[in-house]
Amino acid sequence: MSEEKRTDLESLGEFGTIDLLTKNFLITRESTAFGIGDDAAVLERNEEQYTLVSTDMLVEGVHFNLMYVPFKHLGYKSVAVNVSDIAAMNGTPEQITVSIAVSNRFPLEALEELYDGIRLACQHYKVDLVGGDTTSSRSGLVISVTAIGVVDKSKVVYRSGAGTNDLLVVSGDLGAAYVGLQVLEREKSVFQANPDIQPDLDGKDYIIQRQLKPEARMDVIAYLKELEVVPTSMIDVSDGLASEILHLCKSSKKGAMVYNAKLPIDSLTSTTALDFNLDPVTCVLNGGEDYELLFTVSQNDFDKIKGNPHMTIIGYMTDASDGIYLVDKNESLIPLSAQGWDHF
Ligand code: TPS
Repeated sequence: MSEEKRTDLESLGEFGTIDLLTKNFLITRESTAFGIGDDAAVLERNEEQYTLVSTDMLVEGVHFNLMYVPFKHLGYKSVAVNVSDIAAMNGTPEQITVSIAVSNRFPLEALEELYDGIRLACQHYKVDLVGGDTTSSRSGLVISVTAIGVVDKSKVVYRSGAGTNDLLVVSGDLGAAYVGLQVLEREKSVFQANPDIQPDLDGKDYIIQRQLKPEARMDVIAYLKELEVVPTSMIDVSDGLASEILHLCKSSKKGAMVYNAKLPIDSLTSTTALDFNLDPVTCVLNGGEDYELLFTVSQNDFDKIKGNPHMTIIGYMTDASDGIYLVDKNESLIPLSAQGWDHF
């Protein structure tokens, strides 16, 4: 690949590249209700329901380092990140297909562990494995999962539905997976030197788990259902909060005001980030792999959401012309830019 091409990919970034590659594809079938550009494709199923389809790939060296990622966790994570995309449409996952490209340097036991993790996730999320492909790889391990789900037509949530003054809400806490990755990276040399020595991960279990074994927030989808709240827009947080806020704003043609002081950050995430000389807020905005849900709800739902232990109101939507801002602890407005995870 020439130097020139690499620069092009770099300057376009992941999302510019997707736009460029797919711009000449037209939607030709009535059964395609929504194509590329949300967390999952939305397809006609019957009078009341849509089918959802989403694909996510995990690539060795990019998404995981086998030095410190157990195969079982890898299998679980490859399913969870796909289920998360179905959750982000307010849907329920039903089936997955799993394709792997694998080098024969791996013993069969390793692949069995991978599929143990996949099976655990299938049980946890109540999905069936219904197909896939297995090929050889001359370089790294690649795992590609496609998740298929279902959603009531009246309940489907896109990135594009946020209204001005809607509340911006995020589930759980953020930044932990990124800080967990820093711990694992730091201890890598220990694993490398002697795989039998247990590295110093003491007390860091929560953030390491968030990196190694993330969960799709199907529970949050259930809580919202119980509260009888249907978000006006939704996305999952895979590339970092900043990037996902920008996606919601762009798709909904809105601006946003986000309060740094409101961002939910677990205390272990904060203290460990500071140990690494990292600003916890930067880890939240740009770290990624949280797989929490970011969504907007109407102001009328304020009382239902406020004080809920599983979700936090972090700001509100504005008109597009008002811009997208963070409010820092000195009440200064900082324009929000995505420096989060970008594959190129
Ligand atoms: C070895 N990382 C990988 S992909 C991604 C992030 C934050 C964003 C989501 O990806 N290097 C190693 N392991 C990691 N976990 C990372 C980097 C971090 P996608 O957009 O493909 O869903």
